[in-house]
Amino acid sequence: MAEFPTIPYTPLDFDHDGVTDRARAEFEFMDLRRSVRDFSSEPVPREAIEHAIRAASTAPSGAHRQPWTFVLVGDQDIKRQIREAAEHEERINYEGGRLPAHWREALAPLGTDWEKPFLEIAPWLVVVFEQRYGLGRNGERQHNYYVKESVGIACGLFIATLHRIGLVTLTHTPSPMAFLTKLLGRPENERPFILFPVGYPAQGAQVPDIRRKQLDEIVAEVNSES
Ligand code: IYR
Repeated sequence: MAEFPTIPYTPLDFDHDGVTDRARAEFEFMDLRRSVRDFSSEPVPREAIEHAIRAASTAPSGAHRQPWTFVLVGDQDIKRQIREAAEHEERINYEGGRLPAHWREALAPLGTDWEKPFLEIAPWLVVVFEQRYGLGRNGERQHNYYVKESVGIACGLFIATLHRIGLVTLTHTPSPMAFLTKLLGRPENERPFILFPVGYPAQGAQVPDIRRKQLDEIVAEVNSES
């Protein structure tokens, strides 16, 4: 038996003739998004980040379990502790030989290294945790479904929302990132997923001159006649 009664879906009032123009405009807008590593320390109101998190949490999720926790860090001392722990791990990756050669070679053109000053400079760090399983009222385990897909989609919406409101971010995945569970006091059912520094770009911020794959490189179509 369905637990939720149904209600009418409220469609958005868009004219159908304009769908292609809207799609093109949306692509052109999204194409301006870049992962930025040079942040300004200019403050961003907490409420703006909270609304962006609410937008992210509109993501679809397996069995509507919404298996995500967004941990907001604006405290300078905790940001510093996160930076120190992340740099400790990344130094072992980059300089201690923990990254396999093929991985180091793949990253070399992007110019990333073990130093992560953005973790202290960006006004906010948003650390997204996946809930591997849920905890019921009496602490009993509840199965979650498609956790990586669900949290991945929520992160995608978060990134798109930040772009839309004029903020920048970076999908930072310090590896291994178990230190975040401890440092941020998260329960045992949660695992760190992605760490997003969020803020305005620094004046003169630079980004790698990369190109995106063209449509014919990413689309395949199957027709019954072919
Ligand atoms: N986590 C490391 C390494 C890294 C990995 C990938 I894949 C990137 O696209 C960029 C960096 C770091 O954050 O430096």
